[in-house]
Amino acid sequence: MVGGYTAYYEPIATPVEIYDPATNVWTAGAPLPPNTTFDSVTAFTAAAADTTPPTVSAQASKAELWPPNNKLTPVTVSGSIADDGPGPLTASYTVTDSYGQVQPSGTITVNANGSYAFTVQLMAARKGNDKAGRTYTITVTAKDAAGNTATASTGVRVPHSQGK
Ligand SMILES: [Ca+2]
Repeated sequence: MVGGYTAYYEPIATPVEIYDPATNVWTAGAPLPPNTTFDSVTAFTAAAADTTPPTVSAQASKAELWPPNNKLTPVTVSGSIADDGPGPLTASYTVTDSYGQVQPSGTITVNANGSYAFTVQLMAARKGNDKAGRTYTITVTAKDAAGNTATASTGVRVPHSQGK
């Protein structure tokens, strides 16, 4: 068979064993996977495992924080998350500050149509002698019910000088 499992059902009181030809691993006593259909009394065929990660996009409402006035500034990150299923998705975000200081994180609520939006508070500040400026990287991670993950990142800069 292609892309799935061959499993064998043994006499009463013996756990079901599932053989995955991709990994050559037998799993004893495992619960039957979703969409299992019985081919016969002694064997059944299971649906292929979900190995396709979700798709994720992320875009920040601001590419730059200016002026660098030392104020926490709201930045909205939005995008979409999709998966061909089955099962529910979960999503979360992290912020990586190149200064290692302002790094909020949290969970994301994904709407039924796959869209999402959340707001983080980022500090509009950089060191005066920092020619490269400060960068916040917001990373969105989505995970499907089978544990496949995908990420998308978007950056927000606090430049040293405006327009540089
Ligand atoms: Ca999937």
